[in-house]
Amino acid sequence: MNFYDSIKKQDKEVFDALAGEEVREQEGLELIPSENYVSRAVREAQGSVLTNKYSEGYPGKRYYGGQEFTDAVETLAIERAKKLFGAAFANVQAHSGSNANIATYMALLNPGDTVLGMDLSHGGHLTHGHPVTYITKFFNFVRYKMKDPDTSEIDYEEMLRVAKEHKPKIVLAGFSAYSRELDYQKFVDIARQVGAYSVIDVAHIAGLIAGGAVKNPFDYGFDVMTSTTHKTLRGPRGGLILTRESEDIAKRINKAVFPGLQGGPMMHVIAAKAVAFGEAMHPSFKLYAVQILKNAKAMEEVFRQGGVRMLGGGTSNHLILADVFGSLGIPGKEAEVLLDRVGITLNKNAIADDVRGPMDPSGIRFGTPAATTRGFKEGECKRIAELMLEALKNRTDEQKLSAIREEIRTLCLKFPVPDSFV
Ligand code: DSN
Repeated sequence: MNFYDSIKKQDKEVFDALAGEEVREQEGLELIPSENYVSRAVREAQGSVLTNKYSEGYPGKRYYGGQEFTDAVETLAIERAKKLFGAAFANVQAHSGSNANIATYMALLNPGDTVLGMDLSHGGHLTHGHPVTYITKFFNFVRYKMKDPDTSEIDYEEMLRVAKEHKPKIVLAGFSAYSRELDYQKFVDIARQVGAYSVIDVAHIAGLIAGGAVKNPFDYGFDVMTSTTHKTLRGPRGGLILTRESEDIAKRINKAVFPGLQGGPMMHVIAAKAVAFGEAMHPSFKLYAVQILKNAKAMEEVFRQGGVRMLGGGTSNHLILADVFGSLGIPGKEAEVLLDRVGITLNKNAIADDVRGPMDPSGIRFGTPAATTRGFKEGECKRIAELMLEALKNRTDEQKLSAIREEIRTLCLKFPVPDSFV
């Protein structure tokens, strides 16, 4: 039986949208650094009977009966997450990365308390305290920035000064659009100097940490890690909160997730998280994580040779933030639309101290997690980067653009999205 047989029979409109997306994902190239392709096993778990079940509470302590299998699945997800990240405790119920962050604030702060987080325009995330989010009505956010966007080094001296002045209860590391490694020890030291909890949002790099390709923040003493499960970690869409060692913190986090913020957990998603964590424990995942970095480096080299400014001067992780407006005179939005036309999906992105507005910024953000899942190695990634530059530099040449579209399609068809990784 095919994956969509029942939908096809029952609901043609939804089937058509799903079939269209299948083709888009197979024939197009996914370079949005926060996206990935999951295995069929993860999709089966997410489409399983567990979507039928209410399971408020935690394993062994639920508000409804009939929990023998949900308890088994959630316990598996928790134990695997703990092992993958070297955590003493894990909450796998957070519906998303945003919920994971908000629940962590609720667990560790009182209303009015202060969080010191990275400025959105320098790579932070909305839930790190952007004024458009409702959390800023309840908590006070102060910010740190990079000292120099061309090296991406954080201004740790200024961060310490702001920490001493505002006395945050949380010092928050982590990012959404930042291409270098942070100095974890400095974050933890600053947090300890001002008596704050150290929290890091590893949503973008969780798979790189789990695969051992980058440093594990817990080795530097962070108290809590929050994450999504669907980016480099290659699981279903969802959130995850890990506590390094404090049972007290872990208990507060569990209470903040349920009943504080959410109702019934999505047990089908938790089952899919368990499956994905199982895959991440497989030796092949280590190779995958390392290849993501190698592939990003291959793209970086082409952009460098092409004279395109990259924030941080390049990348040490899975993503690149390129100043296409400053370097090629093409606004980020136009670059996004143009590259979409040739079958390359990425996103426009503000760069630090952007001279343009957020809806049409100067930069584009792209990365290698999904392309690496397809089996692309450095050679293919180098070629993709060359094609991107060729498209950007020949944006009015329709003949050239359609040749690039054809080459991308051929490349993608040669590397079909795999069903299984183990
Ligand atoms: N939307 C995610 C990203 O693309 O980085 C963060 O929430």
